Amino acid sequence: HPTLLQPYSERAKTATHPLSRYLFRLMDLKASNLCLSADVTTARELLALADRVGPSIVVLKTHYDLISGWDYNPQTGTGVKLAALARKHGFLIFEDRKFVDIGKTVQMQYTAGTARIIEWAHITNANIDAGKDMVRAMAEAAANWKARIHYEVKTSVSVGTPVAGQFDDGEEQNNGGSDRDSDGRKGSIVSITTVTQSFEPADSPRLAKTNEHGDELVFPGIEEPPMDRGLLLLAQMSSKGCLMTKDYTQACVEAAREHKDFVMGYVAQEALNSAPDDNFIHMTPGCKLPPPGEEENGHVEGDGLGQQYNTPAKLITLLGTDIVIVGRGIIQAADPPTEAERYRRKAWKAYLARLS
Ligand code: 5IU
Repeated sequence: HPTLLQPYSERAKTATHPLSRYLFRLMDLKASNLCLSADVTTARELLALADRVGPSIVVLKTHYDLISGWDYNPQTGTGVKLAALARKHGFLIFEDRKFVDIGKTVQMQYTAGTARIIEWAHITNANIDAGKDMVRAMAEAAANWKARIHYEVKTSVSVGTPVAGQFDDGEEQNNGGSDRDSDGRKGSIVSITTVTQSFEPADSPRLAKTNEHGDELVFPGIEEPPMDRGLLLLAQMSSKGCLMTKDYTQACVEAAREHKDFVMGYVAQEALNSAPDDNFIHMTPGCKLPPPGEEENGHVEGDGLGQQYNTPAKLITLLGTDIVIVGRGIIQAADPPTEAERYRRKAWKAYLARLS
C-alpha cells in the first residue's frame, strides 16, 4: 500500500482527521514513532514518568483505572496535570479504555462519570464487538463535546420526581388533571436551578503559554494540537489465542472508513490500509527489544501471561505499523528515559528502513 512508503510528513497532508495530521507532523518533528504505555501503579509515578520520558515519545498511553490515587478533580486532577505535561513535551494522551457496550452507555462512559475521559485524553479506543453503531455514538459524543468548547453553557437541573404534565411524550394524559403521572405515581419538583458554566478543556490552546516565572509551558516548533478527539479501533491484539477473527478486523476497517472524521486508525498488529485512499494510523503493542548488546531476530520472549512481543524492526519495517507501544520494556529498565531513547532510535531507524 502507498502509505507504507510515504514519509509521515507526507501522510500529514492527506490524513482526514485533524489529530492524525498533527500527530504525523509531530512524529516527523521529534523523529519519534514511540508510544509509552505508562502502566505504573500510582498517579505520582505516572506524572513523574510522563515528565521524564516525554521528550522521546509522541503518544502516552494510559489505563486510568489501574492507577491508584487518580485525582478526578476536573480543574486540578491527574488528567489535567497529564494534559499540561502533554503540552510541555509535545505528545498526545491515549486512554486505552477499550470501550465496548451499547452506544448510549459508551457515550456516558466516555464523557461523564468518574474520569471524564474526553476532557483529557486526545485519543481513546474501542472494541466494536457490540456493533459499529457505537462508533457513531462516540463520534456524536465527541462532536457535542467540541461544540461546547469556549461557550458559556446554560444547564437546567431539575431535582425530584416528575409530576403530571412534566411528561411531554406527545400522548394525551388521561389522569383527569390530578398531580399523578401517567403511571399513577405521585411526585413533586424539589427545585429547578439554572447553572452557567464556562468550559475550557485541559489542553486548550487558549491556556497560558508561560507561567509566572516566564517558563515555556508549550512544546516549541509546532502549534498546539487541534481541539479534536480521535478514536482508534481495536482491530487486532497482541495476546496469544486472541479471538478476534479476520471478519472482525475487516469490520473495523469498514467502520473506520465510514467514520474518517473521528476514527484516526487502529490498534493492530500489522498495517490495514488497503483501499487506494486509506491513510489510517496504526499503533502496535506487544513490542520489546532484547537487552542492549543482544542480537535481534524479530521476536522476544513473552511475559508468561499471554503477552507476545515483537521488535520495533519487525513491526515497523516488516509488518508496516506506524507507532510502537512499549510498556515494561521501558518502565522496568534501570533508567527509563535512556531506555526510551534506545527504543525511539530503533523504531525510527525501522521506519527509515521501510521508506528506502
Ligand atoms: N495492550 C497490549 N496488547 C494489545 C492491546 C493493548 O499489550 O493488543 I489493544 C496493552 C496492554 C498494556 C500495554 O497496557 O499495551 C503493553 O504493555 P507491555 O509492553 O508492558 O507488555
